[in-house]
Amino acid sequence: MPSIEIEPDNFSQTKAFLITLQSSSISEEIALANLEELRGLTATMGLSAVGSLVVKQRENHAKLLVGSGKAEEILQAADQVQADMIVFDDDLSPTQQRNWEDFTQKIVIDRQEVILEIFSQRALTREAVLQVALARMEYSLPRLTRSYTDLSRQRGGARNNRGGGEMKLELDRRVILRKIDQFKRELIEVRAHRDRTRKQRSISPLPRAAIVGYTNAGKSTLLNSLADAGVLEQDKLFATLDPTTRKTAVASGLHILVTDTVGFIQKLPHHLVDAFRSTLEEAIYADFLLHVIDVSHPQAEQQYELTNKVLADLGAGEKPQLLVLNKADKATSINLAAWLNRFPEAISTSLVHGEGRDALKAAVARLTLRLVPPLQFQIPLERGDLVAYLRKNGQVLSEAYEEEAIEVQAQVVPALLAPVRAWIKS
Ligand SMILES: Nc1nc2c(ncn2[C@@H]2O[C@H](COP(=O)(O)OP(=O)(O)OP(=O)(O)O)[C@@H](O)[C@H]2O)c(=O)[nH]1
Ligand SMILES: [Mg+2]
Repeated sequence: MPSIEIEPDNFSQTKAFLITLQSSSISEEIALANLEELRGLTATMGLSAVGSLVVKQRENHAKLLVGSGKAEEILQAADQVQADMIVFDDDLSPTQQRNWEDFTQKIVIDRQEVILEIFSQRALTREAVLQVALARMEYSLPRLTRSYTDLSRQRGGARNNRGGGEMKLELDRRVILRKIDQFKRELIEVRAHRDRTRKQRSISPLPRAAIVGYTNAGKSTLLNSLADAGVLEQDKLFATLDPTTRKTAVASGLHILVTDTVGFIQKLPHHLVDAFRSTLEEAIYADFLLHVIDVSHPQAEQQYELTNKVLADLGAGEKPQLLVLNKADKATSINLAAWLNRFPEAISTSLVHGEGRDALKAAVARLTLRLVPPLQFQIPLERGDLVAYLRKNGQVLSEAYEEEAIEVQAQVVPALLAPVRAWIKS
């Protein structure tokens, strides 16, 4: 990989200065929330933020994104706190990034690079590793020149050396392009394998739920609370990258598969959208969604809308959703009441404290049962054990002892139907 990669080991020593732009279309509240999110992202990446600035501006400038007066202001503020890196919440073009580095003599990165770095630190499965590596290479390709222009300049502009730098750049470019090709081919294989295992799993007739929501809303906490899954819960963005699926009983006899998925975030680097897409196929194939919202978050509404927009883009916009209003312990009661008023079927929870877990399970059970058609059974009078089986493993809707048989109407997930199948009334 090219030399512009930042060594992860250095991060904790790296003092970062954070910048977010406030254009006229953005309120101060949103600008501050963006800054807060960037702070969370840089902390997750491992940087230590030493200062920040909200820069108000009317229009974007080509050279440095901000005007020269503002740029001077940013540099001074960053120097004052001895920052060695400047992080922009807004996207910088490769040229703007290079201009900033020339101007400040500091490392200058944007939000995209932060997210790419977090993803590459966290990717675990081969598929995630490949996807993130691809996204990173595609992001760095147009930026390669920056290190080499600097290099040749540092060498005093001697023609031979500069030529050497350019040759090396060509070489690196070719190496990266070849790698991109190779990774893409490997991804196709890995995905084909995953499709096969998904098909096998879909043979298992258990209903499937996918947990979706903005990053840090409490999705992994929800899976752990439903299924004792032991999934890492962290006050970090993108704690989860790879989907985890667990089987769990939401009511007596009512088993479902629940999948925890990667969180959504605004302004996701477009190189990563593909990586997300394949991970989120779990959501597309689910029977219903558990949409977790952190109702204590000042941007909860925007996060809710963004999640729904991404779901619609994925083709999962029409799936039945159960809204989980999480972190109720931290939300104001007015706020919580407003959400409940708007979505009367939503469940409010404080999952980290185990609160609302039973109500949630009951709601999931109700939703699951909507997917299971009721069946009519005619059971011999002497087979009371089968009626007991139905009571234990399904939802009995009615039960009548007739002269010749016991008539039972019940909902049973197909996976548990075998022992009673012979007595289904045709
Ligand atoms: N106060 C409070 N904190 C919670 C609650 N539920 C979860 N958390 C905390 O919120 C943080 C994020 O929880 P996770 O379950 O990791 O969130 P996630 O949605 O899986 O996040 P990503 O995987 O990063 O997208 C953790 O520190 C949890 O302990 C809650 O009900 N109340
Ligand atoms: Mg998670």
